[in-house]
Amino acid sequence: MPFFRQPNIWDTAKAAVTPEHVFLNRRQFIRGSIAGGMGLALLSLTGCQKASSSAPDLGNDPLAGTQPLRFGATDLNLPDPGRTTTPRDLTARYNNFYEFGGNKNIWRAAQSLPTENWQVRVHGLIDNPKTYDIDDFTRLFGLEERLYRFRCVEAWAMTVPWVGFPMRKLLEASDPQSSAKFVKFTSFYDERITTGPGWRPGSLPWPYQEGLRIEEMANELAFFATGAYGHSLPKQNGAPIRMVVPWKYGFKGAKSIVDIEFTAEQPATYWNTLGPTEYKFEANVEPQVPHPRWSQAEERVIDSGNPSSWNVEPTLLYNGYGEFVADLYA
Ligand SMILES: Nc1nc2c(c(=O)[nH]1)N[C@H]1C(S)=C(S)[C@@H](COP(=O)(O)O)O[C@H]1N2
Ligand SMILES: [Mo]
Repeated sequence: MPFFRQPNIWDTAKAAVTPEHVFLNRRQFIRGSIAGGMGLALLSLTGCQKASSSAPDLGNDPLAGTQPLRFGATDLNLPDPGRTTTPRDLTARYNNFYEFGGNKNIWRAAQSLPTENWQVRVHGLIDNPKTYDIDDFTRLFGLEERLYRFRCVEAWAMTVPWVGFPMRKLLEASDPQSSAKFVKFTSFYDERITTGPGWRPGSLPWPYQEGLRIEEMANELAFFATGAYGHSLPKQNGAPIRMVVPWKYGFKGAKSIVDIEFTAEQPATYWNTLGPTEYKFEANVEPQVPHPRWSQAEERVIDSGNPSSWNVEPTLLYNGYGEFVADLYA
């Protein structure tokens, strides 16, 4: 028995999350960018999160509202993650979703995300532009499970059984033109709803956007998740559809996607716009390339609500997926 009980990671905004210095640095970095002229207002990111009054009361269950899904096994021969699957409850309680706040404890606030009748517009340099709803994707592309390692740029890691479909299927259905070189993914944003405390209109480069080279989208590992752990996604994990790009840092995996555009030029992306030297567009997991302010050689694996017990493990090149992706970067 521990001498005193550690606060659970999600209990308070100031929970002693290790590596707290890591994400505190990231928060300070945002502050610094704002103060340095990026935006209009100094952010206050330390307040507690409050769900909007219209949010359903989920009590203490961050999984309430998720539905079981029917899905198949993947045909891919994926590498063994080499560690246990992260408990579902932890994946649902420890999140980055800056639209709903600047700490990890945003799952209640995220319940105000309106996921009913969701539509995803797919357009740009393609011959088959189309607006899809979530059922269209399932009907056209099917659902399969992919157990992937996950690595945040902040040096924490987890292992998640996502449910969804390969990006490649949407790429093929879209009939890209030869001029299409990149794909831009845009997250839901509505100033009335996605109001993390201290966020002021114009102070950060909303909406959250991410991008891939079209060859990266075509890679068989690149995935859209509509679920995890056999169920539809909790809102805080990016319901009803998010990107999962397991060989890249977690920030490449934009949540709650509403728009997918095929472009000729590399799109501007959220973290890269805020800090181009800190968050690269490519953002591959590369343990030998330190972040300017911390090492990327190791990671802490979330396996309990007690951060001081998290195991430290070596970070793997391309997060362990080199056999699938190394050719892209040769
Ligand atoms: N729209 C949006 N997508 C986002 C983020 C975000 O703040 N907003 N955070 C990113 C980061 S930094 C990480 S590590 C993962 C976290 O996903 P999880 O909360 O499901 O673990 O989401 C990514 N996708
Ligand atoms: Mo992240």
